[in-house]
Amino acid sequence: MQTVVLAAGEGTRMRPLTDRRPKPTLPVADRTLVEHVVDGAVDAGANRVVVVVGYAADAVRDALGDRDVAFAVQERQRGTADAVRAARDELDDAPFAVLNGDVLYDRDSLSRLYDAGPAVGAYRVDDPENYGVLELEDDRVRGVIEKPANPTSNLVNAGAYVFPAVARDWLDVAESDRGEYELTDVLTRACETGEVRAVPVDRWLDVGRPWELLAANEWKLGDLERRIAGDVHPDADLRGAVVVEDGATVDAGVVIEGPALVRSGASVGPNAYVRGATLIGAGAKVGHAVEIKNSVLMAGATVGHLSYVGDSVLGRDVNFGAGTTVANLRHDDGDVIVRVKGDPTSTGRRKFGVVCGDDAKTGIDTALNAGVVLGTEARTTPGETVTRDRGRSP
Ligand code: TTP
Repeated sequence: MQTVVLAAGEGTRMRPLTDRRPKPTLPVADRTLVEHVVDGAVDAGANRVVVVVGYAADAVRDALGDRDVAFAVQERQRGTADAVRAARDELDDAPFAVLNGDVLYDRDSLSRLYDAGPAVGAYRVDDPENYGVLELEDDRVRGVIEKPANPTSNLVNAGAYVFPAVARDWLDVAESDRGEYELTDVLTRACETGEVRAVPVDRWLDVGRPWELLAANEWKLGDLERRIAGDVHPDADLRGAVVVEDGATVDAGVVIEGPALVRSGASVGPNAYVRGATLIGAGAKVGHAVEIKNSVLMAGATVGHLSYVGDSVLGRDVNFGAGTTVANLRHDDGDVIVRVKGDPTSTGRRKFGVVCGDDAKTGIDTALNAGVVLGTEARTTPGETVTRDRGRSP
């Protein structure tokens, strides 16, 4: 099945992590987000993949450098139907699948979708009023209603489609109320044929906001099998599904509880504790008496001495001064709130720490409150307690 992967977006809700790179190139376990999508499509039965690029196109091309994919360019991000239209000339006269470049699915569900003929992935949620709800008659989809006040089902559009060949001629849709050309309008037209099936999706993750990047890493780190190729001191204790890549070092007194991935060029220890779905990126450093729990440290990030980092995402080359500690739990036990594009937004997580853009640096003994976002190149002073987001330092 020929498959179009949409990867032209910028990822503004993922800022500051996308200040310097597009969302599809963010790290998820052992590869980038868009590599997972492309590999998942191929595993499910895609025999040709066309990736639509636009914002920071070269970064997406580089991320997919060794994959056998074609590229199409969407000059301006004017909507998902417009993005597929950009790929139209790359498509043969045959059915085609469309996947978002920032959504993860389980393999079996995607295979079922590919085998189902005209189809849309259907994911069961508790709050359908926040999604595009599928109107169903048996397993046939009659239409999609965006964010209805009174949903008729709790199966929502998971953003994975198989369209009939003729849908290539349906991509010139009218502009929607929010000023975009929407693929759901193409789906609506396909539904009018009465042939579109709803295919249940067992596992689905839309990676739009920083805590969803953490969830994506939890998922994909959990799929890794233990492999120790790096330089591990005999007095280190690696428990469970731990991967230490060739060129990484783990020093004496370190305990790592899997799933965890220590990428090439990274160093851990001596005397550090790493646990619970943690990615230590290429060249990152975790030093003496540091505990890292359920976190993503991107390439070159350093947490050198006497620190705690929990449920957090640290961008490239972030540097935490000695004694920096992260709070990841509220005293009232409520879900941690993070500002997304200025709006306080629930992470839906009782435990969430902080998000740091590339090159952020903390002074020694900085305390970072749960949900704080430090911008790219932000700074804190020694001994500071940070309870509000902080942008780039002047
Ligand atoms: P969105 O999540 O709506 O956009 P985005 O990824 O840029 O993120 P944000 O809202 O945080 O800025 O897009 C859904 C998918 O479709 C995503 O994979 C990007 C892709 N897309 C395009 O390729 N072209 C487009 O014009 C649009 C709107 C989205």
